[in-house]
Amino acid sequence: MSEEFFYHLSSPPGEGGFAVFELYGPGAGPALCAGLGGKELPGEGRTRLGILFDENREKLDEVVVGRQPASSMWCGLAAFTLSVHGGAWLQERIAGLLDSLGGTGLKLRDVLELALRQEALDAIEACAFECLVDSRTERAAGFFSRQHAGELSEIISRCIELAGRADAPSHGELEQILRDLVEAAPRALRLAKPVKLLIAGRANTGKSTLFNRFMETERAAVSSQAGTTRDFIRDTAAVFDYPVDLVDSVGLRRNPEDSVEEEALGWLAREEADGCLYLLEPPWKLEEEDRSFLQGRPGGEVLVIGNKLDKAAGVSPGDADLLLCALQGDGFEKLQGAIAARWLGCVQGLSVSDDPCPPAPFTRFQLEMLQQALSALGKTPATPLLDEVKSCLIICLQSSWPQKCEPASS
Ligand SMILES: Nc1nc2c(ncn2[C@@H]2O[C@H](COP(=O)(O)OP(=O)(O)O)[C@@H](O)[C@H]2O)c(=O)[nH]1
Ligand SMILES: [Mg+2]
Repeated sequence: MSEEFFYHLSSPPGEGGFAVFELYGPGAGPALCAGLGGKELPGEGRTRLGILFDENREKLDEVVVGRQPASSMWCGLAAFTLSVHGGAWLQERIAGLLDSLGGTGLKLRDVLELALRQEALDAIEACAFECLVDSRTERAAGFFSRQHAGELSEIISRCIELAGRADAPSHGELEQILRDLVEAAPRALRLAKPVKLLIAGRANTGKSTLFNRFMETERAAVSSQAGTTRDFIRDTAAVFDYPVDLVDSVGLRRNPEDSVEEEALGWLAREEADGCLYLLEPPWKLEEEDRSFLQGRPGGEVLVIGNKLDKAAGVSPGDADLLLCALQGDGFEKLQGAIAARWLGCVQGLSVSDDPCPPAPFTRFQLEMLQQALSALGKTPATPLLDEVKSCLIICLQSSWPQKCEPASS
């Protein structure tokens, strides 16, 4: 019986005119050799042209075959690569051929799980790769590519080593490292799971104008006609290059025009979010309708924004936390600063734009494990407690993914 192998389409599926399959496992070489009509495979780090034959020994297409060492692969598994010049049809045909040669098709997460089982990646590195794929800003992509390459894992390995020593200076160093990691966690968590903010307010207050300013495009329709935005538009904006999920919503009004608007208003009142940007028009006073909406919402902090500053310069801010002209952008930087301070966990005094995003736990579970390690370390450093410190760190490194992982986006 032939040995097992796995394959994965690593290029985006579908319309692209080019595709790369990766083949892993001891059976990959022999199966590929058979598919290529017995042609010799390239040596490690090399590529060569070949012809792939289908199940009936008919020529399927010309392909480029590569052989990658584990160290140059994103998943840490040695692989053969099969590059083809073709779209959805050819990709399906090749997947079918690989199945008939005894291969098992794997999705991205399956490959990461395989890599974890084979210890080619640890749990933090595997989880970071999933987050990397979902990254919406350069900051997030930079952070997760460093974590995928082992930045946090190396620090935790060092911590495990320190926890294994019996001297006080080692424990002091360990405590400092753990404190720094825990302190930097809020921002790292926000890179993995963007904060979600609703933009709400009465009709015509400038919600869609503000949404468009965040998106830097004319994403949502803006008009002086109340009821232009009938339900919701969602997208991810970048605030100091942190991803922020924004929802532009229907305007509050007592007599919704139709059932779509009515449904949308009901949704808006219930939808869970981390917070709400609530817009007011001059003279920026919260009326009964505004207050009852804000009081009825489930949790989340509210930032009251006094919009249309250009129409009322010099007037007292009333109930607004800050003033803005969404149309021209005055006050927009201040608004971004307020979002960073309230929702992105930005440390006081540290300019968010220079924030280097130090290595830190980026899922709740990783953070819990490090907090538990720190609290066990804080008690009398007796041996059983050190065992607890060590076991928390080992769980964080080796088993904090995939079961314990929060989805990168909800
Ligand atoms: N003068 C002024 N007009 C604004 C400002 N922001 C929005 N508007 C105008 O207010 C109207 C309603 O804007 P829109 O974004 O559609 O409001 P929404 O109903 O809350 O989504 C449009 O005519 C916008 O051009 C602003 O800061 N200043
Ligand atoms: Mg609107």
